[in-house]
Amino acid sequence: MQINKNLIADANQQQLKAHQRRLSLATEDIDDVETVLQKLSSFNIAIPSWALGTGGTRFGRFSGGGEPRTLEEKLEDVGVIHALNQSSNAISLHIPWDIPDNAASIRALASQLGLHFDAVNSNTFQDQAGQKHSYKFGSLHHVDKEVRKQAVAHNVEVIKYGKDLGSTALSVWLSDGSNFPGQLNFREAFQNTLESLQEIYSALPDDWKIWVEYKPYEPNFYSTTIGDWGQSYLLANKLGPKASTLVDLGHHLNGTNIEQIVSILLMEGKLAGFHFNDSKYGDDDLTVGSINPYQLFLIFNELVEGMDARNMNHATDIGWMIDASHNVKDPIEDLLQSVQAIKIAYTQALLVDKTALKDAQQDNDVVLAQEILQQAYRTDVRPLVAEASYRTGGALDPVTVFRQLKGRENLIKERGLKTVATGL
Ligand code: AFD
Ligand code: MN
Ligand code: MN
Repeated sequence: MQINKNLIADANQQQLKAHQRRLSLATEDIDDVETVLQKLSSFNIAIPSWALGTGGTRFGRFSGGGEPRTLEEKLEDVGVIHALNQSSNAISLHIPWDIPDNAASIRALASQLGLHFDAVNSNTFQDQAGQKHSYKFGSLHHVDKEVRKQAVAHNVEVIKYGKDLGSTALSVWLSDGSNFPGQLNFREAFQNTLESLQEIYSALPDDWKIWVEYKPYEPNFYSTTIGDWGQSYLLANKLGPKASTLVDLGHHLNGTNIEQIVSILLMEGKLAGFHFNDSKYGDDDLTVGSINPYQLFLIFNELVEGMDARNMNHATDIGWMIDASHNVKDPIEDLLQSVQAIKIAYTQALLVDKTALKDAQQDNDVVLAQEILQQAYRTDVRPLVAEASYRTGGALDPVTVFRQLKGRENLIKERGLKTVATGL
């Protein structure tokens, strides 16, 4: 299914008056509205190929119908999201869930939809049919060299798929860890992981990067070999300049100050990018901004300040991606909500009065510093987000328009009610 631009324009027309009224109110106190709108327009967040179907838990999965059955259909769904919000121009593939059998035709379809390929993700946390060695006790950290070799070879193959599609980054998330004390020698597990990653690193093309993701627990419940940003950063440092740390917001223990981690990684030039989601308890993979939007804003505040300090391009110098799962929502609607939440937090961060904040910090004026941050956070920037989308041909209100156009009903008609997408 592809969305007709004229239908989006018609829907916008109905909302235009109300939007313009809200916009003029919202922009009254903003100095340089055009710069904010420009930054917002060039900001895109990649969609993970594994988030286009209904997610499940180990207790069950309740399909919503019309799920993409093939990689082509996954691309079409991202095309729908991008047509509506003009902010999701890339897809991140997971191998072997999304093996592109014919790279040339997949690339052609992507570019017809205005999309390109973001980081490719390897998968050594599941055994695949016909695989010689099992990953039951890990992959890149495994005690058996043969298992490590197999996992390295898989990553090298993923790079090859990515190259054919025009990706320039390999994203590695390992479930390697241990379930019980005594199961593992931590130093050996770390050393094995480092050596395996070094082999993968040496297979990277010149213009490629490797992003090392961390996660404290699950599926292992005693230790994870790349369990936090310190371990990831250590590996990235030992690997070299092409390696950096990927921050998945759900991969922290409760109460962790994620914005501080982000700020330091950024300062060190080792922040690869993000897997955005939200969580209440653990790796919940909930809609971005649905639980703790203030935290999201604080992260963007560090990002904007830190990227400006290094003269970085907000839109392109960091990998922006969603990594979420939807058990009870329509995946497309959920992803649209996540992208909106990210754009809202980004816009609010752009509005922070940086000079005043710096002065307040210098004066140790704690009250004023908080006032300045919250002044930006409490600004309703939704009209600006809508305007940026509108100007680039997207919908003023993407979720509403998806519903007005009967998006899911059409997908079910096209694909059927009982379709299941690959993924978790
Ligand atoms: C994991 C990680 C990761 C991985 C995904 C698998 O966040 O990025 O690719 O889920 O579906 O929790
Ligand atoms: Mn992730
Ligand atoms: Mn996760």
